[in-house]
Amino acid sequence: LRGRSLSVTSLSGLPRWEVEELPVEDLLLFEVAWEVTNKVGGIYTVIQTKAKTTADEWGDNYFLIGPYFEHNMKTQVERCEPINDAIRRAVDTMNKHGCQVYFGRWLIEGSPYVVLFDIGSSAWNLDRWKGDLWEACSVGIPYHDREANDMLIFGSLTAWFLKEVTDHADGKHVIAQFHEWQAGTGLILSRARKLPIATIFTTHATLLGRYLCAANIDFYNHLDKFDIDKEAGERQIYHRYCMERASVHCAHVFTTVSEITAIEAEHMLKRKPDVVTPNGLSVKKFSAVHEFQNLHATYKARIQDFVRGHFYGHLDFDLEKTLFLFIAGRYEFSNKGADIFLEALSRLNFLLRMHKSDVTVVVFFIMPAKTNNFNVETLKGQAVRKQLWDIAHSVKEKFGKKLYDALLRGEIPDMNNILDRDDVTVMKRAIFSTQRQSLPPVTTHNMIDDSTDPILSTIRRIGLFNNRTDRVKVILHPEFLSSTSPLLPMDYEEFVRGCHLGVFPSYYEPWGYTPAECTVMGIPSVTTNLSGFGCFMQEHVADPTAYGIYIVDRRFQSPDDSCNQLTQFLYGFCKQSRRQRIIQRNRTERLSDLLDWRYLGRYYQHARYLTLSRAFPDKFHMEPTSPPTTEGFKYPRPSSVPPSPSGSQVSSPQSSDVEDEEDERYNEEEEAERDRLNIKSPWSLGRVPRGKKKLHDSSSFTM
Ligand code: G6P
Ligand code: 1S3
Repeated sequence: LRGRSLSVTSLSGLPRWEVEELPVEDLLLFEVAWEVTNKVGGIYTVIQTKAKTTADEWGDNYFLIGPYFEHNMKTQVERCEPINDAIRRAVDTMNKHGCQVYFGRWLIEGSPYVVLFDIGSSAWNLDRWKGDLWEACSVGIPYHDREANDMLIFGSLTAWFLKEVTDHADGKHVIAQFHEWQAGTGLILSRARKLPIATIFTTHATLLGRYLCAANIDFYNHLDKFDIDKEAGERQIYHRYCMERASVHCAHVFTTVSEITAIEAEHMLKRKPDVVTPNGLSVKKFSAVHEFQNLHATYKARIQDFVRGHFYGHLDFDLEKTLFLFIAGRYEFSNKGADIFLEALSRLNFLLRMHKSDVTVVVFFIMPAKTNNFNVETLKGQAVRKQLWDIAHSVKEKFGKKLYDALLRGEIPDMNNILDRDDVTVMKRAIFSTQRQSLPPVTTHNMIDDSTDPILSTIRRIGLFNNRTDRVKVILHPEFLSSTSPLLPMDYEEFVRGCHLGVFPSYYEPWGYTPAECTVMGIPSVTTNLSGFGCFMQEHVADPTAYGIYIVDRRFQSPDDSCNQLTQFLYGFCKQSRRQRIIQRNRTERLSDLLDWRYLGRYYQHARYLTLSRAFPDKFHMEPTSPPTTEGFKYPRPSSVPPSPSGSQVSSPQSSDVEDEEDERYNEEEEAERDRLNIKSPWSLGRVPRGKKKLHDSSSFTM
């Protein structure tokens, strides 16, 4: 197997690249994570969206290992018998020894095989396994840390399973990739027992990074100054930190999800990652550009309906001039940037009022917190809207019938008398019922920690109470969205598509799926140069802002300056015309290929090849020049109309032929839109002449 074959792959618009082709028929690949079939956070998204490309490449030799939970098994997994002999034996042996091991196909795209361990049924081994871990690396886990104990059981079962598999692997080489510290003990024990497997450890965030950032410490400017053992000890996570660090150092190959987390890992975990594996998505491509634009219009109408109800009695703003912004994710107030977002909204409110803007901004905070269900005022809003709709509908029916009858008689009806007194009374009563004594609520739910909740406390401090005069309105929805919600029946994807801008000014964000998801749906977003995604875009897109990716500098400027920059982004966004927003969405969507696993999966391929060459050097050889580099390729500046509100001309006079062709297509779309909107002067903001010099040369993209 020495040497490697090369294949050349290409994806529309992106450069070609070379990948090392592995003899997958002679290998078995395992990926181990606590989030396999078990949604907790971002790692689930990584594994679930990547499954298809990996299963396409590895076929029946690809397996995911995770924890068993009855509900997840029932709803997501179809049980079946393993066709691989080594796997079947391993499952049988462990079951015979009293463990409960489940095997099946995970019902997601790619339907990969999963091996799930029931942690509870093996808990009686805990003390013995604690001893094993201590023997292996002198790390002890306190009895009161339930989560860490569960992870040890999970890791011990994984190592046992891999031992059984390698004993009967029939000459096949095994690769095992472990995600995050929760899966790490499986790696530590496998290495301590000298199992013949090539290992990869991937960290999606460091334990200490998350804790230190949440404590509002100037983390990135003091990376080399922390006494890490002391910091871990003070936060009572020293044993977890040891599990994480031991996993990192035991792995043949260490990877992380972004360059920024690579730097963090070097300081917090004392190992520089061998490969950065940026997170991708499974990108759904529409055959025509206007399809995703139509979806925006459809779902926006649903959000508008909700807003009509929520602001009943205060609906003195024009919904056609209302922009929907949102922030979503795990409720980590400062790590996810909700703090600076609120401050920026307060400044934006001031600017919009001062400039007498006719634009209104409705901002949604979708962050789960403890609640006692929806509040009455919010539910009432939707009921009132429904009632008004019904009344309008019945009056319209009556009106239509009278009009029709009159026309049949050859008369033009007297419009002043076409509605009778009763109709008018019903309508007046309906209008009276929409009067409210209180302001439209800032939260949709009864919050359990209302008085101490950080978002609500900040809203109180900055006074964004949804007053009539406010141009910025806020709605906290402290629960993830669902299409079965009685209040806002939309799933997350629909909601994102219906909004205008996602705002994610995170301070701690190793990757950040939220802006990436916006991008592939063609919705612009705000991110930061402290998020993996933001740095990746900065590196690969010449003018991210022109593509609707606004990157706030949270690294090299003060919080106040970052907040001002965010405010300027938001204010600039509000000043765009509809046409400019449409063009910007088209551009944003154009970046989605860059985030597709079919493109980013190569870093995983490289990590696998690298670990094989380290674990089995006599079988697999890797050229020293092989490591992929993320340098060299940049999306050029878009060549057509700039997204900025007015005045500013084309951001770059140069364009590639591909770009021109694409713009031609977009121009047709935009032309049609312009006609609909009755905009007179075509391309008045400047169009680039065709045939200019190419900005990028695909051969310069060296991976
Ligand atoms: C999409 C639809 C258009 C609609 C537009 C509204 O592009 O295809 O028909 O006018 O969205 O854009 P806006 O940014 O105002 O929501
Ligand atoms: C982590 O999840 P989080 O939201 O706690 O892993 C994700 C997947 O790699 C990553 O996108 C995110 O930034 C990390 O923070």
